[in-house]
Amino acid sequence: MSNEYEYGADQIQILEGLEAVRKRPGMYIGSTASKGLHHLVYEIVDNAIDEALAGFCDTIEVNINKDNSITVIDNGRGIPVGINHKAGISAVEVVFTKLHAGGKFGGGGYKVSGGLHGVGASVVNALSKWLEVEICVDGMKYFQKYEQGKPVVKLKEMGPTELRGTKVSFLPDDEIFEETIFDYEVLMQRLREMAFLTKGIKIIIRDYREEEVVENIFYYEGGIKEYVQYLNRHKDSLYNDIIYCEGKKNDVYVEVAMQHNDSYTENCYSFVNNITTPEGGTHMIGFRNALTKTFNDYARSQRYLKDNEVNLSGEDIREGLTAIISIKLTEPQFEGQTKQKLGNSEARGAVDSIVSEQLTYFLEQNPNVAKTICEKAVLAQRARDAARKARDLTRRKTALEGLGLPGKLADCSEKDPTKCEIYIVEGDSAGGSAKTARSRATQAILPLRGKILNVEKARLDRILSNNEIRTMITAFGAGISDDFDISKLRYHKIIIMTDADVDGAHIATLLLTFFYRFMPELIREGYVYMAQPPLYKIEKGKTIRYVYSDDELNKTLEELGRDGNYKIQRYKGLGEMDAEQLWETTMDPDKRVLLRVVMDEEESSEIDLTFTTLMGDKVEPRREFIEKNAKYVRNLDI
Ligand code: TSJ
Repeated sequence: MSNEYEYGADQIQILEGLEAVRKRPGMYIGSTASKGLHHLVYEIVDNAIDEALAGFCDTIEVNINKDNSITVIDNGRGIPVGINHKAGISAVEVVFTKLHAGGKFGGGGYKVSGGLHGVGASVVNALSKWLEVEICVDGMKYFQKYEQGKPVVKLKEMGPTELRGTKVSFLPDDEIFEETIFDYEVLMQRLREMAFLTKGIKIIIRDYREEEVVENIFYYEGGIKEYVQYLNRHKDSLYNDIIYCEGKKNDVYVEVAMQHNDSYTENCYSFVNNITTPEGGTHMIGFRNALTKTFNDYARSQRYLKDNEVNLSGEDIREGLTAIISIKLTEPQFEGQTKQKLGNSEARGAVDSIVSEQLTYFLEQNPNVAKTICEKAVLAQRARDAARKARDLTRRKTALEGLGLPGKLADCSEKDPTKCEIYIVEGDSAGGSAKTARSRATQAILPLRGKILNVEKARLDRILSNNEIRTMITAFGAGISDDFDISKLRYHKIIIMTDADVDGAHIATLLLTFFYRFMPELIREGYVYMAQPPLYKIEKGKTIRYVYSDDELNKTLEELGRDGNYKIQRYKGLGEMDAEQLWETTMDPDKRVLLRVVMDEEESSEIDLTFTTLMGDKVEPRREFIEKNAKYVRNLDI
C-alpha cells in the first residue's frame, strides 16, 4: 500500500504521457476504425504541410509500403535535433514522446493546426508498433526508432548527407486498430484536397503493395482556384473566370475562390487550417454576408434590381455557386457537437471585409460576368416566389382535406414514428403485392409510378409541382428544404424498393438525389434504406432458396450439389414475385437484408460529384463513373 503511495506522482506523470493515448486512443484520433487509422497519416503530413506554409518545403511524398506501413518524406529544414534543455532530451524526441509538443521551437514556424488534427506526432508514435525517423540537417543524417511510443535507441548520427528534410515511417499497432489496411483512394482524395488547399506544394502518393506501383502526383499552382475548376469540371460554368479574393486581416489569412455553374444547387466548402468545416461557422457567415451585400449593392446600382423590388436573398445569389472558403489562423475554436463549426469571431470580420472589398472591385472590372450572375439571381428569386406560393397552396390544401394523406399511400396503423416504416415501391403492380404482403401495423406502402423528376435539373418550383414528389413530401409529413422538420417525420425507416436492374438503380438514384438535396437530414440520421430483393430463386425438390448475388448463386449451387436436378428462376423485377414471396425475401423484418444509406460529411464534395455525374447532362463522365464504380453497385453505400 505504502509503495503505491510513493509511486503515485510518477504514475500520474505516466498517465499524462503516451500511455494515456494508448488507453483511450479514441479521445485523440476519433476512432480506432478505418477513419482513425487514416487519420494517423494526416497527422504526420500536417507537420510537413506546416513546414511548407512556413516557406521551407515544397515537396511531400507519402508511400504505402508493402507491409502496410507508411512513409512520409519532406524536403524541409528537418525537425531540430539539438537538446531541448527543459526536457533534457533531443527536440526530436520531445516531438515524438510528449503530448502536444507541436512544432513551436524558438524561431517557430507558422503553426496552424487545429481540431482533431495537429494533436501531433507523439500520438501517432504512441499508436504505432514501430516508428522510425530520419532527419537530414546541416550535412548530417540522424536516426531514431521507437516501439509503441518508447525510444529503443537514442537519436544517433548516421553519417554525412547532402540532403535536407524529414522522413517518418510507422506501422500502426494492430493491438490498437481494428483495421490496419490503408485505403489508397481515401488517402489519395485527402492528399489531393491538401494539395489544392496549399498552392504550390507538390504531394506525391505511391502504393507499393501490388506488383505494379500506383502513383498520383498533385500540384496546383492556382491552389483553391484550381479546386473550384476541378469541382465544376463536369458542369457547365456560366463564365470563364474564377473569382478570387485573398488577404490577411486580424491575423486571419483568408482565401476565397468561386464560380457559378448552370445548375441550381449551391456547393460551398469551407476549411480552417486545411480542415474541412462541414457545419460552417463564423468564416462562412462572413462570406455569405459579404456576398449578399455586395451583389445587392451592385444589382441596385446597375438597375438589375429596381427601387420597388425587394433584395435578392443569399440563396438566390448562391444558386449554382461553387466556392471554397479557406482561412488560416493560429488558435481556431471549434464549436458544436462534432466540433466542426468555427467559433472565432475575428474570422467573420476578416472574411467579410476582404471578400466585400475585392468582390466589389471584381464586379466593377467584369461587368459581363456581374450581369450574368445578377440575372441568374433574379430568376432564382422569381422561382423562389413561385415555389413559396405553390407550397402555401399545398399547406392550405392539407389543412382543408383533414389528414390529407395521399390516396396511393397504404398507411400503417401504428402512430409512433420509431416503429413505422414506409416502402417506396417502383410500379403499381409491385406496389399491389407489397400492400398485400406487408405487416399492416408498422409497414406503409407508397407505390410510385414511373420515373420521378430529376431534381438536379429543376428549380424548386417545378420540383414542388411534380406529383410523385408531392406525394412523398405529404406522406413523410416533415416538409422540405428550409421548412424540413425531422421531429414531424412519420416513419423512421424509409425503404427504397426497386427492381434489381438498371432502371431500378436509376429510380433509386433519383430518389436518393431528391433526399440528399431536399431532406439531407433523412440520410444524416440514417433513416434511409435500400431493400434487397433476391436475384434468383432455386428450387430443388422441396427446398426453396433465394439468393441475392451471382457469387451467392454459385455457392448455393455447389451446396445443393450440381446434379442438374434443380430449377433456377431469375427475377427480372419485383412484379414477378407474389405477395408471399415478396414478404419472405424482402420485407419480413426477421429475414430481410436492408442496406442503410450513409454519407460522410467530410466527403461531401465527392457526394456532390456523384450526383452531378449520375444525374447531370454530360454523358461521357457518367459512363466512366458507372464503369469505374460498377463493382460497388451491389453494396450501394452512398
Ligand atoms: F510529424 C513529424 F513530426 F513526425 C514530422 C515533422 C513528420 C514529417 C514528415 C515532417 C516533419 C517536419 C517538421 N518537417 N519539417 C519540420 N520542421 C520543424 O520541425 C522545424 C524546423 C526548424 C524550425 C526552426 O525554427 O528553425 C522549426 C521547426 C518547427
